[in-house]
Amino acid sequence: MTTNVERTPVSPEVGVVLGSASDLDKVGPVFETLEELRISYDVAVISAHRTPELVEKYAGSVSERGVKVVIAAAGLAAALPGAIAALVDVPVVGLPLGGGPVMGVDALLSITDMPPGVPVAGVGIDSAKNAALLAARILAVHDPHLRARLETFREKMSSQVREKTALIRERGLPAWRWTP
Ligand code: RP5
Repeated sequence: MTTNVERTPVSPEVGVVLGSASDLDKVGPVFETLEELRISYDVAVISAHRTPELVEKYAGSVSERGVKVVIAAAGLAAALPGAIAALVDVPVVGLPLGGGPVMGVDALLSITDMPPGVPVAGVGIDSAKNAALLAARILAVHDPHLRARLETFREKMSSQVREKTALIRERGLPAWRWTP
């Protein structure tokens, strides 16, 4: 049986960092999407406010281990993505999480309003799947095999939407007919 320790890659392509273990469920689609695209990753729980010393340690390990992209997810006053971005030179994708008193707008603004010189790429509130896809596209720039897997992913999405035309017909609505 493969244990989780055996599953942890020494040099993952993506480092996923959560501000709290309570964020795990919302971040689930990040793991699913990275796995579907066969991208290696590992996961850490680090709070910018409660464990600031770990932020520095983690950032140091990013370059040591050759991590190529970091996805940092946090809710409330989400300082984590920016704090990591201040210390690393790889792209950081910030994933703002909802659920707080202002439904994630606080996290969204914390992630997007970075001071000049310290960029964080932001996705929408709870947009875990897009965070993973953005990381994948960044990696795909230098990885033609991953680019091909992303193309397959896009084709699958497209055919799923096209199949929905059947639902329109089932509802008895006049479905748009088109000839490719
Ligand atoms: C943020 O505070 C975390 O990312 C989480 O979304 C939120 C609440 O954290 P817990 O109090 O549940 O640990 O830093």
